[in-house]
Amino acid sequence: MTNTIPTTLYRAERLAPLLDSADDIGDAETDSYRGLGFLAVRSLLTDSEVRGVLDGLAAVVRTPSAASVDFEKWAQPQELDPDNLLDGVRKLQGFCAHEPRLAELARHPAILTTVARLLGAEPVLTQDMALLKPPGGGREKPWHQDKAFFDIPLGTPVVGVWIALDEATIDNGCMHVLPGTHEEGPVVHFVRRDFQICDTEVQTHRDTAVPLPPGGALFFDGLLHHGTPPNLTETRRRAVQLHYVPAGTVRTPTEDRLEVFGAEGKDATC
Ligand SMILES: O=C(O)CCC(=O)C(=O)O
Repeated sequence: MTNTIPTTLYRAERLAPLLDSADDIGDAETDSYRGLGFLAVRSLLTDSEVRGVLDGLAAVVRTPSAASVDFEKWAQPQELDPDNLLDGVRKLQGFCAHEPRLAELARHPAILTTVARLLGAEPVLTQDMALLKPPGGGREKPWHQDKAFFDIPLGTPVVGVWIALDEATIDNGCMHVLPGTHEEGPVVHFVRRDFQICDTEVQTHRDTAVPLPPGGALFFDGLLHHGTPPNLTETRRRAVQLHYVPAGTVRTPTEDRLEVFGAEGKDATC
């Protein structure tokens, strides 16, 4: 495997169907989630809620002690416009505990109701992060399973909620998923461009792209294979991602995870 990105990795020959809102999620949609490993809604957050989340993320970047902040390799933070610092950021992590607007997002009623239904249990936030894919070089997040990053028992259900804060398109790096792969167990990951599934193992013929408008969301299972291509456009592709587990879930030793997902994942973060 090389560190260049094979162009065939994100085929996008199929698009995910979108429900209008979380209110449309009933028993049939929950069954569909169980079978496919994901469901997507066009409208989860209002425009003003999206603005509040972006303002919260911008505040976090100005006070980096309030979270972990990684800039893109090419970005020089001191040279960025202070009002647009997010345009150089690749990833922010661990902000909900420090920023009130982001804490409120993690408690959003439509998110908690939907996640409780999909988890089949009372949800507790286990991870919060934002991958921002700035224009003109926001990096790929290669194909992976999120459970490869979490020190929890393998059988514990995990629901991820990925929320578009700008229009997420096929060209600027929207989410791609392989439907049904959550039923096929854990896959060994390797550190290449990231901690990822080997490019040659990705079943690209199953690729389904999930373009979303701002405020739209993807709910997905912690074992679903998913990834996002680089942003090669001049438009922003900012998104926030929350992961929930059932209340009472205990942490397990990192060694247990590495045994299943591969020893190269020792210090990997989602
Ligand atoms: O926002 C992205 O580009 C991908 C996020 C993701 O899949 C992850 O961090 O697990």
